[in-house]
Amino acid sequence: MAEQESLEFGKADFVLMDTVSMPEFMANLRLRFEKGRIYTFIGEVVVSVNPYKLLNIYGRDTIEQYKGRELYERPPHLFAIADAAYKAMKRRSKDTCIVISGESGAGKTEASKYIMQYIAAITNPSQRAEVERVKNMLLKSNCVLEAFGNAKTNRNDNSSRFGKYMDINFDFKGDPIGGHINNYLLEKSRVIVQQPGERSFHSFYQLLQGGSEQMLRSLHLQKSLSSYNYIHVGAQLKSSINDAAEFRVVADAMKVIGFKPEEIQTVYKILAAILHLGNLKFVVDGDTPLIENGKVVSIIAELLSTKTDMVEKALLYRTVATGRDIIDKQHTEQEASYGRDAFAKAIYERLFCWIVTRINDIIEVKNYDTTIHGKNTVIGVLDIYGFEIFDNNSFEQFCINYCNEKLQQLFIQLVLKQEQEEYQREGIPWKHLCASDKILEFDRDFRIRHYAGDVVYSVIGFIDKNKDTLFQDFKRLMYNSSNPVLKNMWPEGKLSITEVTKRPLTAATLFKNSMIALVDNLASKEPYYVRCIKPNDKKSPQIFDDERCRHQVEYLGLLENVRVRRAGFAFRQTYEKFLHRYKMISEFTWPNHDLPSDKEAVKKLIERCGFQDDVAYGKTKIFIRTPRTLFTLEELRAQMLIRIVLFLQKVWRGTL
Ligand code: AD9
Ligand code: MG
Repeated sequence: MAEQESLEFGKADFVLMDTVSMPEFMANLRLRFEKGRIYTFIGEVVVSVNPYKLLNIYGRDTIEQYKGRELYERPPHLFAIADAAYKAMKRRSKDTCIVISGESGAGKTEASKYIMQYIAAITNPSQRAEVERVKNMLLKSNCVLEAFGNAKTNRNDNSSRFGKYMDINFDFKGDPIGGHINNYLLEKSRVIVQQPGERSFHSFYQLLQGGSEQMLRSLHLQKSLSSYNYIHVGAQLKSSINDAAEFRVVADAMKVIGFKPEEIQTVYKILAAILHLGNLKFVVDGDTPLIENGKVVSIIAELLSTKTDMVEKALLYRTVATGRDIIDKQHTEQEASYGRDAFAKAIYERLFCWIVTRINDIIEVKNYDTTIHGKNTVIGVLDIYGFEIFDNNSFEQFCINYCNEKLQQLFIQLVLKQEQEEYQREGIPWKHLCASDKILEFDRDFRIRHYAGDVVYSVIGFIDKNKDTLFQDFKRLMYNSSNPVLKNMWPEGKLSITEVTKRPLTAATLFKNSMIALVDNLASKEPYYVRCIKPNDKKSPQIFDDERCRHQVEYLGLLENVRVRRAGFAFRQTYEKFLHRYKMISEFTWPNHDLPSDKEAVKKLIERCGFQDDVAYGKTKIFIRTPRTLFTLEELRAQMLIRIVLFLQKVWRGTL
């Protein structure tokens, strides 16, 4: 059966390739994509190719087929990985994580959602109300985060412009009892400017298209997208997202998650304030910049629950301490524009982080007593921006690619480390493989040779973005808002000018620290990998662009991954479990064996089937080199089960 399936749909596991070569890898990947088989294993790693069309492979019936099964028993699927991570967590009390990687548009976010849906579907069989509530919150939080953190780009209509790591906590029964989200580096520069063909974050369009007339009037907004400087670039773009409908879905999700009405109102007020900020113009009178459209300032002040003259002052002056004196220094026109944009970016970023914090407040595990309930275990799901090479690469790409370097390093380390440790534990010799080094080069701009390719970074704007200066005056302005929700977002605004002495950490340092913490966290868990591939740049379900795919296969290190698996043994199982599953295959082990140990019994069974050259015997586990052996064992088992059932039926009917 496996052989026939393999002829028609290609090899379900790349480990089964006749030779480990790029042409054979690509031919198999293409064949499977064309046949609608978008998932393929490399041992326990799932390679996924974005189908760019809806496939009927995520429904309840498919979920049932994967529930509780061993990884190799069913065709490759995200559900197989999700189930493996879940089983490791439930049966062995292991904290696990699923790392989803791939470039922009490769399907990471969709994969993470299917994984979450799977976990939600297979847990809480007793329908405990509290667990159902938690599951609902975890699922609903997605659409809120996407509304505020995703945007249409040239590569993906729903591109995540932030990194997301979500922990799901489980109780001793294996049911979700809460979660926690970490967000990484929101691409806030998008709030003020977008590339041609791209849009700002969905939230702005959703509000303008979906908000009622009355709501828009109260926010002093009009429906027309092109009226607002910050979003007019993408105003005419057709989006596959229905902004108006999505507005209601997100508003409903915020309500269900537990956002209070005044909090939701504040969210809309902040979005509106940003749109109005973008329309502020400065004119120069002599050396003095003035605000051209004063009415807009009063609207912003109203939306942010502060005073018009205070907003105007924060936009035109900054307070500086010189020795003992505190003076108001007037901005140049350029500084005023810079300050306005920095303010708009900062309030959006604060809003986003606040949304994540509010979701965390609500979903975080509360009152879990480990002495009563046992260990609380975790599955983490990482969906983070993929490697990016644009025509013009700036600070954001530098950080994003740094993150991908760290994750790739971790992948190499963990895949090899796991193998090595397992071999050492089981007393099987291990052959060391070397990972290649990366080279760093500099010229006027600078170039880094990443594992995924060379990237030239433009230094223009780099230092500004890294310093990420926001004049203190804006922080104080927000802290003094009479809207408590807003005020809470800006606690450091409490400090007076003389108290602010420390220079804040740069954006790159903050990001680097968060990446180190992330990698440490992932390294402490048992990892499962989904490697996503984008088949073409046209978002087409028909095109498999060989060149583009080969490049991704190369930099994701998939061929090396296959080599590591083949150099080692693909599957391993304890003797006891192995016998439990396959003992009916041999007369020496069925129904029970009289050999001195399970290990001896397994040896006898394997020799009986003629697989002795494809296995190694560890202290507690059998190691099988190729999945083909396993598939054959599965087939033999299935045949025997039929014969046993027929035999029992005959006994039952008395016809034997
Ligand atoms: V980015 O780094 O956030 O820009 P992702 O997250 O890798 O990117 P995403 O999951 O958003 O990509 O997928 C892009 C689009 O591909 C989706 O909006 C879907 O239209 C399409 N897609 C991805 N995966 C699937 C799938 N399993 N089935 C059908 C899919 N369509
Ligand atoms: Mg995404």
